[in-house]
Amino acid sequence: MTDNEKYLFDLNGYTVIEGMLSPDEVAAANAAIENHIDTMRIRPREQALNGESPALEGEHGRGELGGMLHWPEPDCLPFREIMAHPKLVPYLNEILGKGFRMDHQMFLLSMDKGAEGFIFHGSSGPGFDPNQYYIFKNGRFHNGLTVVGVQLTDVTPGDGGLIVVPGSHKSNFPCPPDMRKYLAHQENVRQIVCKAGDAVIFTEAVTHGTLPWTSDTPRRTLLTRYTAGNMAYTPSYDVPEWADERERAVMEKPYHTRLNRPTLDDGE
Ligand SMILES: O=C(O)CCC(=O)C(=O)O
Repeated sequence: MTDNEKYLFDLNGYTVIEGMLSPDEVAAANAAIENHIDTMRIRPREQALNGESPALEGEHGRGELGGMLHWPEPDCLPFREIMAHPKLVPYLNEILGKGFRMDHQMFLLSMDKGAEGFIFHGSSGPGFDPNQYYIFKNGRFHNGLTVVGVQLTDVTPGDGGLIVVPGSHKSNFPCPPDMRKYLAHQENVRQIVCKAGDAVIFTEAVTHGTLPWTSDTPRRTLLTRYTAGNMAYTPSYDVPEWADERERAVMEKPYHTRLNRPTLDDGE
């Protein structure tokens, strides 16, 4: 992670790794998704995410597709590579510390034109949330749950999709309710524009959410949430038999790095 990227992550609560995946890696992931597209779940109306905000309302729910890490070979392979991608590891080593782990299993967030948004959420005060926090101390980042969104399609200005309120991870006040609904102070809300293959990393402490999708090209984002090695937000899971050394390092149960926890080095 360069000094500029560290500055911007500290300033904004997120950073973008441009071109993390090559066009071939993007194509392989998209092709594998096509093979399993019939298992995609469209979020039903009773589980709407727009928080009753008319500005975030859609004609239908977002699509969610999970389980890709466990698909039969070769379809699982692009996703197992992404989980501990060599270009991602140095960022997570810096943001979460060595020994970081995958907390929530990877899933695909898919949005067709008209898909609803998600009310802005995240933890950034006034109280301390022991699962979702941002601290910078002694020259190091300390983050609770941290999200990596790998884009498998382009996101252009005005399309909708992921937004953050830059800097809100350091806020001492709760986000005003009408701002969380995208009904006020919209000039402080930043839509994250990306190319297919880019990865957005943001701390769950930054206020973030989703704008309804307006583009004819569907959105496809692979979402994975990581924590520091000693932490768990969701119940931990057993390391699957198929995991190689590299995969095992990010699927290990939560415990201290001092106890021979497998870790990944930058450039590994
Ligand atoms: O649209 C996004 O990328 C954000 C989604 C999100 O915050 C969530 O699913 O919890």
